Amino acid sequence: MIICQLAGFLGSGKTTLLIRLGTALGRAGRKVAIIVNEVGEVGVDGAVIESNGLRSVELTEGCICCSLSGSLQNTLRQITKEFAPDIIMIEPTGLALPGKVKQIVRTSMIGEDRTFTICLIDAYRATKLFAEAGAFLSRQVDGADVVAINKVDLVSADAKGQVESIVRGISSSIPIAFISAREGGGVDQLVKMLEDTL
Ligand SMILES: Nc1nc2c(ncn2[C@@H]2O[C@H](COP(=O)(O)OP(=O)(O)O)[C@@H](O)[C@H]2O)c(=O)[nH]1
Ligand SMILES: [Mg+2]
Repeated sequence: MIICQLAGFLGSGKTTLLIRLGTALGRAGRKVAIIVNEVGEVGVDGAVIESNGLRSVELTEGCICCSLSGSLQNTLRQITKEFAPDIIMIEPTGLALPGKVKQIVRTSMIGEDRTFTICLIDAYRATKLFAEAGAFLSRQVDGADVVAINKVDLVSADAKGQVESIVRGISSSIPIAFISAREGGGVDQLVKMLEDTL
């Protein structure tokens, strides 16, 4: 089993991507469970989830890397026992640090389970956000296995290059995927990365 975290600032497109990845993996015959820590602009639609055979749990009365860390561990254990998923996808809040969530996840894992973290960056707002909160956003990138530069449908090729340079300034080697979670472009690369880690 793999536990995949979808990190990234508020509004970066985590839930939109979560639904796309979950649906694609579900259609490919994978058992997918979803844990959402924050109800943002886009909600996890129960009908979409169930029609694709997915399970979802909302933990919204606090932060899974602080007050709800115990609830997260219990939920992970319970889902594993009852549903035996191939993959559990976690959407933390936009202010969570992936490294911290990973640590909490690791302490509740059994056997050969692995973690995989995708850090989403909103290409449209990246320059402004990194100017304002660069240190924090760098730490989100640092804790990830892959950076997904999202909303490329909204920006020019030049702007895409600028966001890529920002990420390269934080890590010279982290894999980068350019995607549009809303339109679906590039999402297949991430599905493949997840399939490869399963
Ligand atoms: N144009 C565009 N909008 C997107 C894309 N992905 C997400 N959005 C929009 O960005 C907003 C925030 O998305 P959401 O998934 O709720 O972000 P979250 O807060 O990180 O979970 C919503 O209005 C989405 O429709 C994308 O690839 N392109
Ligand atoms: Mg969300």
